[in-house]
Amino acid sequence: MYQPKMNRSDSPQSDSRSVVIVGPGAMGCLHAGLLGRMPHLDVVLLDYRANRAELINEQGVIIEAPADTYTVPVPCTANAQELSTADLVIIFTKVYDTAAAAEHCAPVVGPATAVLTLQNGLGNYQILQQNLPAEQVLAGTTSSGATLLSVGQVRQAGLGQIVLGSPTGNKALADSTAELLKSAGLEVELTADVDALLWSKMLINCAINPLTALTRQRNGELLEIAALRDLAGQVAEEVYRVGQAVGIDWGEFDPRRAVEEVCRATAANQSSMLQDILAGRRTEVEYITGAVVQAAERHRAAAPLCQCLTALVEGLTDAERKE
Ligand code: KPL
Repeated sequence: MYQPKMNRSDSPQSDSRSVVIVGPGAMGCLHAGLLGRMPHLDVVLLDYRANRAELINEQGVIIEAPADTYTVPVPCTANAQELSTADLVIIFTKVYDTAAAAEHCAPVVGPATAVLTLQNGLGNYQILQQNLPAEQVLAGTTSSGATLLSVGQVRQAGLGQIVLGSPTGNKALADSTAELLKSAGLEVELTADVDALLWSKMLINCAINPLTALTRQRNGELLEIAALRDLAGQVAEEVYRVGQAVGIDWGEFDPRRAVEEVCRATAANQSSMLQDILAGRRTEVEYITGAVVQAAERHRAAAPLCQCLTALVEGLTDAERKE
């Protein structure tokens, strides 16, 4: 299925656009399927594991959507040298793999390529900027949810919105990237304040992910247990205060309400951290609550709840590994 150097956009007549998605996890596969269904988009998944890439290349990406299950024949490779320059690269690896992802995708990044991170955690766009042309790096969030069922196979939990922007003020690139994603039917908004956007997503991840991982509850169940709902709210307020110390402009953002809205919208989801724990994978806690603890230290603020949650999830991860 996979044809090296065969992106349709190589043809001068073609108005198709090429997208490389880095990381075949739950969100990478979901977006590869959503974008790969579109006839005007050439989508390739880039993995770092050759045997997994081969398997996805053979079987395609399988999406279990609420209405039906369908397969999208998305090419997948572990060798970016085989690919042509892309119009858009979307980074969906785990946050601790961002530097490796930047190096891995460098061969498909040309002078006009947008490189968009939609990962969880803080620090991703800065790492990409250190390794790739900084003005071509965009950052954003997605509120879609997905669960990885097996290699290349995901359950779509709900399609949300992508919000993105350019940390360097490259509005033209942010606009054209938003248009490309919208052309695939995705809901996309632009923001001028990428840091406020990433902190607001991180606040939600801080409040939901460790608590669901520790208690093994689904996102919606956090609201049903009064003590957990209150604790999630307290974590959200703590991250809000640390963000204020950092200089984040929260505008009208209401931390408790935002967390509760996401719990409701993704009620049936297992958070990505719970999925990691259940699969015995390393979690992103160090870059979620752990990043808040570090920011608090730098800005003389307090983050005892984030510190406690980070330690508990690290302990849990360690214990799971020994089992
Ligand atoms: O981003 C998420 C995650 O699980 O990492 C939330 C928003 C909590 C949805 O599950």
